[in-house]
Amino acid sequence: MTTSSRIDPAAKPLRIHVVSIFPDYFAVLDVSLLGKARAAGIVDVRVHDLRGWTDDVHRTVDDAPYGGGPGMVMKPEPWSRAIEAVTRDAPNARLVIPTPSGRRFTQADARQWAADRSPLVFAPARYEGIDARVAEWARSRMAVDELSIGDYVLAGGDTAVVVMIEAVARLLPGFMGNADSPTEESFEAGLLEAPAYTRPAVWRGLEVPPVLLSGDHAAVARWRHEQARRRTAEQRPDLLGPDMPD
Ligand code: JBK
Repeated sequence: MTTSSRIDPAAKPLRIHVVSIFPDYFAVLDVSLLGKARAAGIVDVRVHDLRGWTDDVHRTVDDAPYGGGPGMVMKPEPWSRAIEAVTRDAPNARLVIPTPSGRRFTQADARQWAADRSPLVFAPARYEGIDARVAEWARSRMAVDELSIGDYVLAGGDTAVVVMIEAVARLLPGFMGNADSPTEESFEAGLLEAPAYTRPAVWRGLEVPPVLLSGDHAAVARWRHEQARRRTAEQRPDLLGPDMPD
């Protein structure tokens, strides 16, 4: 075995389970680059219908909240059965529950999942979320991340799952032809990217910054870094901490 992270044709694909009441929603994962990554054996995504783990004729997954209030809460039993079933042969699985009440999902999470290569089990909820005991129960059995992709209200966690799967999949060796060096992009480098240009050099009277046409690679690198600093300060000052790269 090698410890290299270069493409290993014998490497097993990263196993990803998604348990949802809208399994059809995840057809988007078959499209485009992520679909190619699945076909190439880089990721192995298995989508399951939560209702397959219900035990009543109506295949009920939700119920009224204790304590009252609007909306419905997802019942714990189908979730625990589903999580047990998909992790039966995966003692090192990680459960990911998208929720606006979680800590923020970041590139660091995607990086860690891609490096760990532990099977990922995504549990997107609809309604007012999953009975809180499910995460508590699961935590005594496996790593559990309750994560939010941002401060806005979605109809459920399914879209957040697609976001997180795309973020982790593109870090895997072989994705989009990547080897073991993801390009230095926004967040990977701690700064936003410099603006990008292509031909023509003058378009509708607007010129490409001349340094980019100079052929002076060091000058281009300095210019891009300066632009990245400026953009980050203007658009995302929160990214500029005391330990920021300079
Ligand atoms: C949100 O991950 N999220 O950010 C999320 C998951 C489920 C519902 C939501 O409203 N924001």
